[in-house]
Amino acid sequence: MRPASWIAAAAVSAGIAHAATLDEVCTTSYAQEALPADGFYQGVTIDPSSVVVAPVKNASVSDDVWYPDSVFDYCDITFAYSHTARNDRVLVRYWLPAPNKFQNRYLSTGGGGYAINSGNSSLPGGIIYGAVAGATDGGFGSFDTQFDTVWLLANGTANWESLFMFGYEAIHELSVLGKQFTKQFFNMTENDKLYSYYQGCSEGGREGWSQVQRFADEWDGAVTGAPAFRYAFQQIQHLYSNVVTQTLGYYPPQCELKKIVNETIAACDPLDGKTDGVVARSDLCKLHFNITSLVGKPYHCPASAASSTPFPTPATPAQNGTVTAEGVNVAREIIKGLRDSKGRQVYFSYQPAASFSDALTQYNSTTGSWELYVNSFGAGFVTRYLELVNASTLANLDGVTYDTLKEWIYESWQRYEDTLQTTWPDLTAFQEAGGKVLHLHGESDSSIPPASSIRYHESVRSVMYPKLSFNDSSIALADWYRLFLVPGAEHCATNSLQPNGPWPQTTLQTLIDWVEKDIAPETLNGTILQGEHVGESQPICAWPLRPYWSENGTKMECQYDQASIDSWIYDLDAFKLPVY
Ligand SMILES: *[C@@H]1O[C@H](CO)[C@@H](O)[C@H](O)[C@H]1NC(C)=O
Ligand SMILES: *[C@@H]1O[C@H](CO)[C@@H](O)[C@H](O)[C@H]1NC(C)=O
Ligand SMILES: *[C@@H]1O[C@H](CO)[C@@H](O)[C@H](O)[C@H]1NC(C)=O
Ligand SMILES: *[C@@H]1O[C@H](CO)[C@@H](O)[C@H](O)[C@H]1NC(C)=O
Ligand SMILES: *[C@@H]1O[C@H](CO)[C@@H](O)[C@H](O)[C@H]1NC(C)=O
Ligand SMILES: *[C@@H]1O[C@H](CO)[C@@H](O)[C@H](O)[C@H]1NC(C)=O
Ligand SMILES: *[C@@H]1O[C@H](CO)[C@@H](O)[C@H](O)[C@H]1NC(C)=O
Ligand SMILES: *[C@@H]1O[C@H](CO)[C@@H](O)[C@H](O)[C@H]1NC(C)=O
Ligand SMILES: *[C@@H]1O[C@H](CO)[C@@H](O)[C@H](O)[C@H]1NC(C)=O
Ligand SMILES: *[C@@H]1O[C@H](CO)[C@@H](O)[C@H](O)[C@H]1NC(C)=O
Ligand SMILES: *[C@@H]1O[C@H](CO)[C@@H](O)[C@H](O)[C@H]1NC(C)=O
Ligand SMILES: *[C@@H]1O[C@H](CO)[C@@H](O)[C@H](O)[C@H]1NC(C)=O
Ligand SMILES: [Ca+2]
Repeated sequence: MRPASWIAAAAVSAGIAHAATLDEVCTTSYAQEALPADGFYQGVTIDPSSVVVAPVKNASVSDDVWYPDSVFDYCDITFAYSHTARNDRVLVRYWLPAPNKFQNRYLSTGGGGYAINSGNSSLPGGIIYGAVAGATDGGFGSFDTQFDTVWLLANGTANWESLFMFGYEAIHELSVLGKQFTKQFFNMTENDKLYSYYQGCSEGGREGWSQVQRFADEWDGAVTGAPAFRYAFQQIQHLYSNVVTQTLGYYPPQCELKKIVNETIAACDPLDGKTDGVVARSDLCKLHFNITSLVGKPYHCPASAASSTPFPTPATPAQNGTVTAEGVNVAREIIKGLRDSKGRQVYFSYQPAASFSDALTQYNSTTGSWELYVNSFGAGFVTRYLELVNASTLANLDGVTYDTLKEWIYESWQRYEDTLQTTWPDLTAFQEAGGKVLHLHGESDSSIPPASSIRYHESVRSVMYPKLSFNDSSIALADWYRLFLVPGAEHCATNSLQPNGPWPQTTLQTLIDWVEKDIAPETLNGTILQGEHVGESQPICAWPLRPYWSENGTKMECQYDQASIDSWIYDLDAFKLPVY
């Protein structure tokens, strides 16, 4: 709750005292006055002449999954700082609400892929809750410049400073500078509490965890979505589907795997108690659905053009055929996850009902057959981050086996353990500082397996509460860290293949209520955001409870199901070290 002193002060400034307008304070000179003083952060020097300020009125945002539609005014402020003796320049951007809308809150935001920010798209998520919202360029050259383009100085020569900035340093500086700037901008006193938050997904989810694991006092709470952490495993895992097709010697037409996904959704949809096109229980699907039953199903897809986003995909011809035993084998192997040549589990994969995004093949019109198409997320990681050569993908996967993938994982795990791996499981300092985390992950994510989030949650649970039983430690952990799997949802997004699934659009509000009013969320506020049921409310269960629609699909419950829980947990026995 807000301190009473703040409420009194607000009443005064709104009434008797002069209430500043956005235009009065959204000026270069006012912003320069509010900059953190020299020496405030050791090793960082802000350049006051770099301050650029612009008031923006009636900005409107809509259709974003991280906040509701809204119209608002804000002050856009950017400035630059440098690190002593490093000869660099880091740009930060803060959006500040109008003084009468400011609610003593600050929000840091992150990026996706190799971007450390999300352009401006995450910033409204703070403004609409009365928070100053910040983003950084990481020192990479501009807000549009991604880390991977500055990481190599030459073949064989890495820019290690940029790695540490991307790994965790830049977001930390963004928060520390942003909080002080906010306090001074809004005339807050030492005694006024500034609530500090984070919201990000994918790489942004990893960035969130990078801070929670290291800087106990940085935020009061964080929303971390589908984090791209356990980085070595996560990036190499993008090549696993390709290596499955190569190893089995069968390159499925894209349409065949799409058909397998559609049929899996149809078959597993009712297992959650409600036939609504959503596989809310991919665990039951994994346990009970026999994918071999799909052999012989006819499929058809029209021709499609090549596309360049989010990464290059080749054009496809019209495809007619029937699901083959080979295609089903590819799908089954992918879902089982990577094992080495001795059969030991190296990593896990996507849930059944998720799209096979990593398994794209390409059509060769000369030979009339389907061929390997190398996944550039995985391959670009191998070239730039393992081989240290400036190439965005590998020409082929000749000689690459499951054991090669395991070796690549181990090598990148060691190399990036202290920067990108981001699975430090001891969060004692954060917990003791009173921090809260809401962690969410789409259950049909086709880019980062939701089992990855469960594994980290379980690592934190067992490291933090080694003497408690599963139930008791789960309850203890839920005092300050809760994980939610979003039924049917894709990677940081709703899923067009399961449109009736819910999405928690107001999670930051839920976090604010937990931090400021001590209202702990039993469920997340899920709402259907597309299709014929748009607007319907559907609560999202907290792990380890799982959703089930009882009373013939009319009543949603969060239930305890040991077999389902167990299906999410893997013994990664290919490694001697624990994999958090
Ligand atoms: C913002 O929108 C409101 C309502 O539509 C309008 O009255 C106001 O003039 C607009 N302000 C600016 C600066 O455009
Ligand atoms: C972000 O918003 C500011 C105004 O607030 C604008 O000047 C800038 O161009 C925007 N950046 C992008 C990438 O849209
Ligand atoms: C890497 O390759 C890109 C595209 O070919 C080029 O623009 C860039 O300058 C290269 N960077 C280095 C460090 O060689
Ligand atoms: C902060 O205080 C100064 C001096 O009283 C005043 O001019 C300014 O408008 C105040 N800022 C805000 C955001 O209220
Ligand atoms: C899969 O289902 C979607 C609708 O959910 C449809 O648009 C698509 O054509 C289907 N694909 C195949 C291969 O049947
Ligand atoms: C799976 O389905 C196939 C074909 O329908 C059948 O031959 C096989 O016995 C089934 N496997 C199991 C474990 O039920
Ligand atoms: C593929 O199947 C569809 C529908 O079954 C049919 O309309 C189309 O003519 C077929 N195309 C080819 C190339 O066989
Ligand atoms: C298609 O196959 C031919 C014959 O094997 C080969 O020479 C060519 O490189 C292939 N094209 C592509 C785009 O891979
Ligand atoms: C760096 O390595 C890439 C990939 O092997 C190669 O294409 C490129 O020519 C090399 N650049 C230089 C400057 O040697
Ligand atoms: C753990 O709690 C669940 C209810 O949430 C209960 O069904 C289950 O029996 C408990 N397990 C043990 C070992 O106590
Ligand atoms: C739940 O989310 C919906 C959709 O964003 C929103 O309209 C509603 O106000 C939220 N409810 C609560 C209690 O926050
Ligand atoms: C259960 O729901 C389905 C679909 O809504 C309906 O067709 C069926 O009659 C219901 N069964 C019972 C026993 O109510
Ligand atoms: Ca369902």
